[in-house]
Amino acid sequence: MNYNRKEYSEDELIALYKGILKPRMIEERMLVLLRQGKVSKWFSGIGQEAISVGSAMALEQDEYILPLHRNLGVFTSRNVPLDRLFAQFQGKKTGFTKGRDRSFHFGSNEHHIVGMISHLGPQLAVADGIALADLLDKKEKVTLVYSGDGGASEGDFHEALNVAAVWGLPVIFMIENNGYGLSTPSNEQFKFKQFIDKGPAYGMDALQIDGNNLLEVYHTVKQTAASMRKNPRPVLIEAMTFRMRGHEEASGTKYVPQELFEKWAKKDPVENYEKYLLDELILTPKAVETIREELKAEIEEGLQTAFATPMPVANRQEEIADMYKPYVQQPVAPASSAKTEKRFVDAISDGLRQSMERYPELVLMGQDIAEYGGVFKITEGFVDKFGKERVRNTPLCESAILGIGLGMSVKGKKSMVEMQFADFVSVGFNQIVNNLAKSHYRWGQHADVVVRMPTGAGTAAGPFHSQSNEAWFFHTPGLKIVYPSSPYDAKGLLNAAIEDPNPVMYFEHKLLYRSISQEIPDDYYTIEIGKAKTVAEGDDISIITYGMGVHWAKQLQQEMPEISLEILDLRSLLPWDKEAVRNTVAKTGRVIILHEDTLTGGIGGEIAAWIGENCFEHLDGPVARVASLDTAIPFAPPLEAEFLPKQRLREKVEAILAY
Ligand SMILES: Cc1ncc(C[n+]2csc(CCOP(=O)(O)OP(=O)(O)O)c2C)c(N)n1
Repeated sequence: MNYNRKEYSEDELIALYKGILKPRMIEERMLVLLRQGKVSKWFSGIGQEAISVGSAMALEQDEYILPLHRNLGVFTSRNVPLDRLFAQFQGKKTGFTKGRDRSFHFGSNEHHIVGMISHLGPQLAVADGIALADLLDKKEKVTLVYSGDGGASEGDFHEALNVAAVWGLPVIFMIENNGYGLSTPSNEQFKFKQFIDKGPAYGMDALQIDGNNLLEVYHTVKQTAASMRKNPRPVLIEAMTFRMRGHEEASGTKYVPQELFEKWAKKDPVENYEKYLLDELILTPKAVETIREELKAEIEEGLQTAFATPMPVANRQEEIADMYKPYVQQPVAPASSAKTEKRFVDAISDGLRQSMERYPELVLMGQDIAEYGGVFKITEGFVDKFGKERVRNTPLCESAILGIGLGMSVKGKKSMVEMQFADFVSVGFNQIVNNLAKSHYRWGQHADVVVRMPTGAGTAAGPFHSQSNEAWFFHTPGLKIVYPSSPYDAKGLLNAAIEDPNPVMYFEHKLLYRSISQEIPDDYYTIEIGKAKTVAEGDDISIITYGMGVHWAKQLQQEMPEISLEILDLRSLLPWDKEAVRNTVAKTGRVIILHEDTLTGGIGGEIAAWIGENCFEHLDGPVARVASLDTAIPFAPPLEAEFLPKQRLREKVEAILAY
């Protein structure tokens, strides 16, 4: 192997040697422990250490790195204390996730590391978000993120590179091309020749390097990062390497031809570098021995401490509470009594504008939201007031934009991501339910992101512009969901959602945008998340509902003056107001849960079950649900009317009264 020490001092070269030897020695020890059944699973990076170590050591300490499952060298290069690292591997509380996630699935802001989720690709966009925050704050920093050649087939890879290129984000996309994704060789993974061919296609520079040559990796990343700090832009680096062990230890290596192991064994990044330093008389055999002994002692000490730590004891309250960043909302009342008549759509816009004024760290992202003002014109005029940096048109990359929201949170920013239609959130689903929602529980990093969801049917827009999909998120701990039904609530809940440091899904019904209006305070105010509102007092039946359902129930009350409906508008779905539900059930004894979403697996099922379990003694009849048909949403108005529950509400009210 050809090493070129360039201008690097002997101290630097020796530091690199210690840097690369450490993960190798830890791994060798791990393999023994694995055989002894003392660690459960191990993804080996043996043979690939030069990439993790060379690149991590080339960056400044406060530049973020987003490693994968083979990048032990990133953690050791950032001097993560070994006792904590091993405690993490063993599921101990003294690790980085309180025993909640395994191996390398953690981040540590102290070490400027954001770890992976198992899905591999999503963190590429998180790196974009960190880089965007730096760019907006005019900090001359780069962010480094890794991808394997297999994970690069994911759509997330494309989206993250595309957005980084369009926005000129200083991200190094380091592709560790080791020829295999688990057992799948490159020729069954992709058809192109090499990853550097992709760089120009995205409009970014791309470099190919020998990933086993520590000095080449180190030098390339150092030079590239220096240039990117001055001239922010993404760069793709393809590091050619080979995985000397199985995908993980249990998977074996039978699927890899033996000659490949023989060929790559000659290119071992640790042995070759050690030999180079010995040949150049930069190290003596004695010095090598001393370094190894020191590392061995450090590793053993770390292991002893970790092994001596007991397994975590579950504390139910703590487990549940940690899904969210601790935050006690202090509702804000409007500063004056000034009010103006506003439509639902204008109330949302008003809240968003005032939140932008209140939070300079708030950034809006969405398709066509800048000069065009968004398809529903909610951000019309925002670019003139707040500038394009904070009101960002995005490419059609929902997944990446949501991941960017998480990355921005790492740097203390707030984001609002507008889905053009709530239906399109399905292509960003993974980022929301697995990354944004679980991040705080896993390693204490909150996701300060509000996702605005123009939702609902009644506009003859067919199956993909009409869906109610709040139930997808209702089932996901870690998220909050709000769903206003009036202009007053729309503004107050949006402001509250933005204030809240946790990820909030904000549903806004499109049919309400321009069909209802109300006098609402001109000043900034918030409404408490998790609090329902009784919008009509009544005695005969409680209708527990939200969104459009509130209006259907009100209309029915007008059409049936002979009965007395109590209408409870939930306003927040996660958390939802159990006390208000209990009170109304106790009052009327008869309950209908009404929602526009389809029946099966809808939120009504959960609320009905809870009422059955907790309010049984108050009930005078069965808890009923009225919801849309369990079909996709049809386009033609007569079909859509049959799909929606409005007509069936009256029938159900009559049936419950007659029960
Ligand atoms: C979305 C998703 N699909 C499948 C897997 C299972 N899986 C984990 S690692 C892996 C192979 C990854 O290969 P590559 O990206 O080349 O990285 P390497 O393991 O070679 O370092 C697979 C299929 C996963 N974790 N996530």
